[in-house]
Amino acid sequence: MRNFTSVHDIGDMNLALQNAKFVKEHPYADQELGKNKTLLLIFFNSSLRTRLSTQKAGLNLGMNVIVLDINQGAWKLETERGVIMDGDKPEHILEAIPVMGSYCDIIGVRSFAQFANKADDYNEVILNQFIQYSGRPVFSMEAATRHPLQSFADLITIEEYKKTERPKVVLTWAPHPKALPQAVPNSFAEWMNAADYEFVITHPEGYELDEKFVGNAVVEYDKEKAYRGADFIYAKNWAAYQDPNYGKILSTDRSWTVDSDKMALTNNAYFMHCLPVRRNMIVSDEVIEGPQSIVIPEAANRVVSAQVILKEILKDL
Ligand code: AN0
Ligand code: CP
Repeated sequence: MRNFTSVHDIGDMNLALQNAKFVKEHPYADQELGKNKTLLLIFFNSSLRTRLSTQKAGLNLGMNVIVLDINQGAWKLETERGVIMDGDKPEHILEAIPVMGSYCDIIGVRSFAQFANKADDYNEVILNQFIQYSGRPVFSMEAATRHPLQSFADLITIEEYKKTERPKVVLTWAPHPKALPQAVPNSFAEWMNAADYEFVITHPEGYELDEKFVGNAVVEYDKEKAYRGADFIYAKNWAAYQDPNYGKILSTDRSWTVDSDKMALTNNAYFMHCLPVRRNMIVSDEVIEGPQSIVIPEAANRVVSAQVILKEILKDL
């Protein structure tokens, strides 16, 4: 594998899941693979899970790991080409990227959608610049439109907990006070479609995602109908995608909060969320603390997904 930015880079999904099983059972089997290889993790945005789990995955593979928070101690980066740099940004990303590439063998990048320009976000301008100018394999640690390490961990988790071959998985929008990107739901949808589960997306009107990611999913505006018979409820907030409301909050309706009443409509569904989660906005205390909540094993599987991907990239270095 050269770069990992979406489900399209994973190749055979069953093989990827087998690799995940192996990595989970034998986390230190490939300590030699990463010896004297340096993993550089670049964060333009905050992180707890991605930061820790990806470092852990690199360490399990014997790699050296360096983490840089661009906004804490590095120079502010100009990202537009052609601007006269007389403002507050002392360095251009077009120098910074190849310099960073010269200090490592593999680069992970976290760079969220900025909601300033939809085309820039959906063309993945920052991530693609890393791919183009770093000279190194690049993997996404959540870019503007996708969060593939999260979705792969979600898939691994569903495979571990599912009781039927083709479970009903429901992605539900839930309210949140701040505008959040569509990366997690886009990516989750893409992976669920590839896994060929019974997949339903439910959200208030106006929150329609890019149809490229929705794919074959059933979009059901009636949330009670969507919940009925679900085996997995996957909650996430996102801001509007469709024009002219791109990046805007259209609703904070707490009737969309995942609570025990709605969970009672399901087939005793498991509750999932990528975290961090705002309690009693996205999900009630009762549900997230309840026996069907699998948010902690889901987060733990982030080491597994990252390790599978790093292993595949290391093999092809
Ligand atoms: C981010 C998001 O919604 O994309 C990261 C989730 C993994 N969440 C927040 O910023 C709260
Ligand atoms: N789920 C996830 O990516 O969490 P962080 O933002 O804490 O890395």
